[in-house]
Amino acid sequence: MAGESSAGAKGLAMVVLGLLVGGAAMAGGFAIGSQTARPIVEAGTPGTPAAPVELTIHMKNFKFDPASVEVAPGSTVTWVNDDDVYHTVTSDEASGPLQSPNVEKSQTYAYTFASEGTFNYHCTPHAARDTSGHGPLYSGMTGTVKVSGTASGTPPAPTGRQPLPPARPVQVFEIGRSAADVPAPITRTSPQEVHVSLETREVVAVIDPSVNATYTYWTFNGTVPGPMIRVLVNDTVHVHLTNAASSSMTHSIDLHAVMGPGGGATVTQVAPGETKSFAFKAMRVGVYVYHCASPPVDSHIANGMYGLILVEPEGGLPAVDREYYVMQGEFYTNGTTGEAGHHFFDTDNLLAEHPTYVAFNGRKGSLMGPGRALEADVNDTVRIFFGVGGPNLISSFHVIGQIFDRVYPEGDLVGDPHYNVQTTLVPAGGASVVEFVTLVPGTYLLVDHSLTRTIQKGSLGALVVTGPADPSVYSAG
Ligand SMILES: [Cu+2]
Repeated sequence: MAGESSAGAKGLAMVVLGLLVGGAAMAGGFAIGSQTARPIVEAGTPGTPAAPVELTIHMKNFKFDPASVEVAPGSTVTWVNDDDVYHTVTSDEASGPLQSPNVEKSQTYAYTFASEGTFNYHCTPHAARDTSGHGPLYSGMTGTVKVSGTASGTPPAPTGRQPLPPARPVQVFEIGRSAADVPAPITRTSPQEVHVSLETREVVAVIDPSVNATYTYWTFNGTVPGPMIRVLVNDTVHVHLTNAASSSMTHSIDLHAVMGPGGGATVTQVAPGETKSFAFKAMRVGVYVYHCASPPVDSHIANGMYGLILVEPEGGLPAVDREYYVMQGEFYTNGTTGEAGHHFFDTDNLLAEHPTYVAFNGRKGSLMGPGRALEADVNDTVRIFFGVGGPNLISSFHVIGQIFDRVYPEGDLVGDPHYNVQTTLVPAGGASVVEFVTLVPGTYLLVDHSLTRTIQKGSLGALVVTGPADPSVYSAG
């Protein structure tokens, strides 16, 4: 395959080529350094010999646009990166001609196709190879250039969406952190140095077990949410963030309990295989969200990178019988809700704020059924630390059949609580604490009372209360 390629840096002189509608052949191998968009040029009208063209493909929102083009031999295709992160233009076949370096923001990569053929390519960090043999070799950020002597020069009309590739083997059997996985209350009375080690991991796991749908999550410690952190006010917290060597992305942490730039994110942008640390003094009592804050931050959160940190007051919180940890978050995929197969993150659905799933603790049904539902005995006092990772939706948190005796709105554990609350609003990137007594046995559903997302998309959990009935409180008939 003859041809030349070049990656151009921003600021290089732009090579201006004439528009070649039905025109002469053009030479190849230009370095083109401008992000100026040029129109897609038709090579010729139907029925006339195809002529080479100059054509621009944008890399934007983690997609090639247009993803599929058809051009005549001798045409030069220029890829322009409109995203904030780097992409690559890499042939699916190792021997293929497209082997760009990392194309950073605003940079371009150009290639002149000398001869006919079909050239499938992908972005190395934003596509995944499917070795099952059932679907396309790569999924995610992919594209095709078809070079043909009879090319129309225009992108083919879009076809219907392809079905998802098959579900992938899982790397984490259970993505959802157990709601019971709450650190024990702090009994010491004086602050100390505390070390918190977290690892960011990108893992395939089941997002919807009812149809065997899998998803590539980005996580803290391999679960969604990440581990709950519990410290005492005025502790000095040393955060050690390791990014697994297998990661494709830089990750970081912004804890809302921090007073400092980026909540720690400015000093914890960690490349794969590296570790970075920082320390902060936990000076403000409350319950706070933490999340990844690497660009694009909303994408990292939407892939599951969030958790809670509790800063306890001196003397601790009032004792209760049960403490639980629940976080709501949305997942924006390229599939539909309840579609079997492997789902990929989808930027268009993120931008439209149109989630495929809205989940408690990482997946549909994570807090339902034996071993996963919350449990209590009759007359227990129950405390739920409830956070919203988001990245976008706010939650109208409600437990069907219970009244919150106390709500600590917006995670404020210093001011007076609210009493006798039915539903509490929890903002994206915010948290709340609710407490109630389980007087009557039975199953109680945890919901976001924006019920369409609960009924259709998964923001549903269960609390199972066992023990003797009390007809003076509740009885049928
Ligand atoms: Cu991240």
